[in-house]
Amino acid sequence: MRAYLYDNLDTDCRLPHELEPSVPVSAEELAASGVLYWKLQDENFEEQIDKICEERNYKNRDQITVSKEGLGALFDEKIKTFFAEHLHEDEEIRAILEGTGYFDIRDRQDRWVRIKVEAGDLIVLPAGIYHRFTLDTNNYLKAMRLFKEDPVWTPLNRPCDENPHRKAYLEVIAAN
Ligand code: KMT
Ligand code: NI
Repeated sequence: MRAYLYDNLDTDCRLPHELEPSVPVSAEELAASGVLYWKLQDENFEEQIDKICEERNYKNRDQITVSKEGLGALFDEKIKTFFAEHLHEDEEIRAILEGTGYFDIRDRQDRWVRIKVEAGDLIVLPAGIYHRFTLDTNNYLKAMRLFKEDPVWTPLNRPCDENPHRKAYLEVIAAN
């Protein structure tokens, strides 16, 4: 995982969009926005996932392959949906199994922070944070999705500032 401020240029979202010079964003700064991160080691990947699931009460899991092959006819539509700025009423938890991609989150000053993820990264986006996802130019990412209860992955596109989960999120990070 590596995070940095997004350059906001209107070019292909799959490009790095890193400022020159780069402005890195630390794991501590991400944590202040409620974003959690673990690096899982290859050797005991399953064990570590199981432990985090137990600690954080993630009961269900499935897998998604974000690629032309993996999503078939739905590819274009899904990619568009993922990159539209949105929030969820639940945490978005992803363990990256293969490939690479970018999660963009809005920081406390409403700036885009780009988080580059690769195999072994486990990332938790809190309920109520505005975010989006894109593949990079490798066009391939396989991830495990973890859920607390039954999967509800309804994206609520910005603006939805009156949403109670959005309001609760802002209250929590204001205290950080
Ligand atoms: C979402 O809701 O933003 C996603 O599920 C992103 C794609 S999963 C790697
Ligand atoms: Ni999302």
